[in-house]
Amino acid sequence: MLSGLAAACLLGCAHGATESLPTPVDAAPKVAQPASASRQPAAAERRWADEVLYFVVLDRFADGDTSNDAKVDVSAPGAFHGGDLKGLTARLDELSSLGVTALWLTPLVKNIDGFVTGAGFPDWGYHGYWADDFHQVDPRFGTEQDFKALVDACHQRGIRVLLDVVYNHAGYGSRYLKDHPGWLRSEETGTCGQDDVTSCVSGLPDFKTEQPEVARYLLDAQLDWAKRSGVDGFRLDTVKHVSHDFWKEHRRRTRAEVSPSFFLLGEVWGGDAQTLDAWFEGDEMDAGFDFSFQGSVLGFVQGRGRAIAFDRYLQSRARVRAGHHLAHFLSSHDVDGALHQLGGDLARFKLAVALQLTTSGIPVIYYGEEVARPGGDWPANRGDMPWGSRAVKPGAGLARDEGLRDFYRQLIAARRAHPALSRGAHQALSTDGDVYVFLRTDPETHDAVLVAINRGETRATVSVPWPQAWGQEPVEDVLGGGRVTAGSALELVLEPLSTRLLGRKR
Ligand SMILES: [Ca+2]
Ligand SMILES: [Ca+2]
Repeated sequence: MLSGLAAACLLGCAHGATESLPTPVDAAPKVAQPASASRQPAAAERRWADEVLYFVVLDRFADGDTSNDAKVDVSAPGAFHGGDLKGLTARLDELSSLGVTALWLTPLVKNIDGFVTGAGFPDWGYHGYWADDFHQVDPRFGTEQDFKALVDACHQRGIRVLLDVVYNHAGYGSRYLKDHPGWLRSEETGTCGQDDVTSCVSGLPDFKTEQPEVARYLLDAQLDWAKRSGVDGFRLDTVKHVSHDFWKEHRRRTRAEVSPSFFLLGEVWGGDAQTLDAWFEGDEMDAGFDFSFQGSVLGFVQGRGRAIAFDRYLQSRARVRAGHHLAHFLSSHDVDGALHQLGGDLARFKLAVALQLTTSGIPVIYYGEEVARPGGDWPANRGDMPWGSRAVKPGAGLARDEGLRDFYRQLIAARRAHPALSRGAHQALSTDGDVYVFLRTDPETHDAVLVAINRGETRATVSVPWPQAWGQEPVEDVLGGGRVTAGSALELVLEPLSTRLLGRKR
């Protein structure tokens, strides 16, 4: 059964020193520099485990062509707001300067022309999940040439692109109901089933993907977009509502016809390291979203539960099947934003951000949360990208927290410079009280980074053994600047609600 939250979502998304003397820590307050661009591997050499993904709801990001705006109303939460492919392409500096390495883009195919009112207000297909024609780019987003130009521009910047695709359903009242009535289960015809695969999610017409003709039509259409645009993979919508057989055929065809390395990131609603294995076991996709991260990390930073329990959760994430990945988010278009859930508490939000960017999995940053876009529950979680004083619609004039963005930029640079943070082994060093210290180590690159979090409101001191992986050389205070000299123990001083990262300079 769908929770109230899931139902609301689906309406809109369809869906150290010596042995005895601890080392004093030199915490000179200087700002660390981000890793130089020249040290960063090219996209083709990077592993997906090392990517930092940025998710954009295209209509809500940047309007680069007002001539394609149709019935745009930025004051209406369910209306199109004018964002498009040209706008995003013109604003790729926003992604590059943040340091993200991959873009996830909402679906581009033509959506239904009108709106629905089930949510209590006019709700349009601005999010792209209500398809009306799988063979056309929605003119409100631009043209196929604009799409190709975006992908090319991303690739020139070393940014990979994942296109969001929907196989499960068409939009409300879609032309497919008229043109191919035999292809769909629908409420209109009373043919919706009761199980995950045959039900009409949020009342949307459900494709009979078990019929070879229907599966072939949808696969041909989406694979064609992949071939023509050069995207690096798909984000798959509503995975649990389509059969495993379909996803196996989908995997076979994307590898055979697009690229053996074509990446598939699936949305299995409520998925986590354990439940996603049903799709990893048969290698139907490379990665899936870990829906448990948000709740776990927000609970931890708010002082709920012991650090050791949160550590056990993080350890469980590492048990994902070899060759597969979890993607973890703080906010998305389908859940209430993390900053909103924290009541706007920026200090605790920054702890959550630090944990997102120093633990295993593919971190997904939801557009604007890096500048403290307030978010909210649905549909406020799909607000406009804040552009501050820049004359960029739809979010011109919306406030940006550049200090928070700098914090993100520092952590992303650290993650990219330190493979241990993205793919290293995870070891807890201290889980006492409000201080949580863990070590990430990657034997392959001899990289080791210590992460220390103080979720308490008072300054804390903790002593942990000097990590063997560091040898006897000093290490850098990655976020705060300064160096720490080696010894048998490491004494860490942590300010209230703060994060420290220590590691060898790379
Ligand atoms: Ca536009
Ligand atoms: Ca279905």
